[in-house]
Amino acid sequence: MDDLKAKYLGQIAGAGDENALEAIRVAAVGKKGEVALKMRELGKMTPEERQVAGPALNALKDEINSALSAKKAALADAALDERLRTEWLDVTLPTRARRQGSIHPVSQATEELTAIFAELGFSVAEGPRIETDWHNFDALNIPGHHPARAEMDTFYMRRAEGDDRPPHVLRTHTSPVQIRSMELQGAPIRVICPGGVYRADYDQTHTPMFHQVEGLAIDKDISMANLKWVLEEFVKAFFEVDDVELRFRASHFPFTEPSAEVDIRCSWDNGQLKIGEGDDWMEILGSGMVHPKVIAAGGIDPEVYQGFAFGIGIDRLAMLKYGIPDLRAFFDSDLRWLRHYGFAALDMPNLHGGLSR
Ligand code: 2U9
Repeated sequence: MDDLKAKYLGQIAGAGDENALEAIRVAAVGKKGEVALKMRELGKMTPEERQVAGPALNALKDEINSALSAKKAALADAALDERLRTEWLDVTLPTRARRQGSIHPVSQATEELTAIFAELGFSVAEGPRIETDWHNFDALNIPGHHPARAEMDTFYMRRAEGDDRPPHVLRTHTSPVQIRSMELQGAPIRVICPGGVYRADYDQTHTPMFHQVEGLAIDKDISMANLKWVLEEFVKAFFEVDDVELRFRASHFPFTEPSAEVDIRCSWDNGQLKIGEGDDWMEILGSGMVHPKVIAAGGIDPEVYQGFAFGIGIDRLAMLKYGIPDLRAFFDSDLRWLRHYGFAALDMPNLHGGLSR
């Protein structure tokens, strides 16, 4: 029995894998294994012999079984250690191969024009895209019956059943931000308000969401001359030309009086736009002296203060400056378009570095 024990414990200790271990188990303690064969011999023994050999055989069987389990667990541990050593994974790595994003042309244009107006003394104000109809319309001298309300193709928010207050609107321009700035800050004030605006309109040149930057300067001695100089400085810096000629055409907006639409001198030579030279004119913005009613709506005394305001479409500015042909592609989220027309991140525009390096 000692020989059997030494033989099988030795084999178990030397087993290299689970298959080898199973073969040892069958040979040692299986139904037809050596221990079972020995057990069969118990019947031929005298009762005295059996009393010694029986328990000894059982003990041997138990010992071999525990050695088998211990070795099985040790082999499983070793196998797991080996897998952990070879199949490791750095879970801090990104799940996809890293791909550089890009700055959208609208964001780039917004950064550029913000840098220019900052140099001219304008701070940036932002406001909610869901507006009260007072801030979006009434305060801007567009009362309920005004045809401009119908023309604006406004998106209205639904009020709760039984709530008769006027509905909120998706702002149709960023002008309500200037109203809010006047309410908060009072006069004097110089702000620009860039951001997304909404109108229910969709064709070649209109998308239901687009971007504007509006400017407002209010003080005690502001005139159209200041407006003209600011706009000239802006256009020169934005289009990176030494000289531009602006043409002010009389126009009408409810929130400015007098009002002017502004064109820049340009040329279109075989599809190539040149700003500042040539015999063509291109409209780029609207402007005027802020209507006294609008100044009063902002909580400022129109008898003491006056000022100018202007509004520019950022998307169109970006199309003109970067040579992008189709407005609708701006908001398609097409990765190929974004990679083609997008700008490098961290290349923040400023006037000292040159806007578009
Ligand atoms: C306040 C007072 C006056 C903002 C102005 C325009 C003229 C204008 C258009 C340009 C292209 C809109 O994006 S566009 O279609 N804007 O023509 N905007 S004056 O006047 C204001 C704004 C706020 C308190």
